[in-house]
Amino acid sequence: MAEFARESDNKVNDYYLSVGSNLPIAERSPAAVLEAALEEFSATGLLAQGSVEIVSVSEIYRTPAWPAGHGPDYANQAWHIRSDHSPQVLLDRLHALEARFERSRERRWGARTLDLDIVLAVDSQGRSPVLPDRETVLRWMKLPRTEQMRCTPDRLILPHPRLHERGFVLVPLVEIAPDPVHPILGRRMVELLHALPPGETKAIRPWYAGPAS
Ligand code: A4P
Ligand code: MG
Repeated sequence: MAEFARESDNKVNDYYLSVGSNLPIAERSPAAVLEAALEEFSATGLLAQGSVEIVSVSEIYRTPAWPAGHGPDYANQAWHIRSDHSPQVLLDRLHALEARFERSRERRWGARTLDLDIVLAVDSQGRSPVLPDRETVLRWMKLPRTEQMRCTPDRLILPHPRLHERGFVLVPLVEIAPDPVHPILGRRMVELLHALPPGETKAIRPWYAGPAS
C-alpha cells in the first residue's frame, strides 16, 4: 500500500465519491447544489496541477437523513473520477470545493450544503488502498454507534468506514460502479447493496421523481 499514488508517481487512480446535500443555498435546492458543484468541479482550476477526468456520474437520489430525524431529506449522488492526484491531495481539493459551497461543520452528521466523501479508490493495477492501514480502518468500521457520534477522523480513512452500511451511498454508487471490490470485506459493491436490510433502501428514490408520498 505504501506504493499507492505517491505524489511523484503520477499514477492514474479511479476514485468513487459519495456526494450529498440537505441544505439549500439561496434559491438552489440540494439537487441543484450537487449539479452546480459538479459543474464547478469540472470547470474551475480547483483540481489544476494534475489531471482529472469525470468518468461517470449517477443520477441524483432523494434519501431520508441518516440517522433518522437528523434533518431534511438529502440529495445524494455518486461520482466516478480518474485522477493522478493522491487520495490526500484530492481530499484537500474536495474540501476547498465544499468551502465554496458554504459548507460549515458545526455538528457531527448535521445538515450540510455540500459533503464530498471519497468512499473508495482503485489504482491502475486494480488494487484498492486501505489507508492509513488495515488495523485503523477496521477500528473505525467497528466503532459503536455512540462512539461514531462523538468521534470524527482527523485523517483520511479509505475505504470510507461506513460505505458498506449505507443505502444512500451504495444505491447511487452501484448504478455507476457495481463491480469494484471492498478491499477488507472482499465483496463487490452490488453484493454489499444486496446485503443491506430492506429498510436501508426502501425510501430511496430518484430526486426528480418528487418527494415520497
Ligand atoms: N475523512 C476521513 N476519511 C474520509 C474520506 N474517505 N472521505 C475526514 C472524506 N472525508 C474523510 O468529515 C469528517 C472528517 O473525516 C474530515 O476531517 C475528513 O478529513 P466531514 O466531511 O467534516 O464530516 P462528515 O461528512 O459529517 O463526516 P463523515 O464521516 O463523512 O460523515 P458521514 O458518516 O458520511 O455522514 N444521510 C443521508 N441520507 N445522506 C448523506 O449523505 N451524510 C451524512 C454524513 C450523515 N447522514 C446522511 C448523509
Ligand atoms: Mg464528509
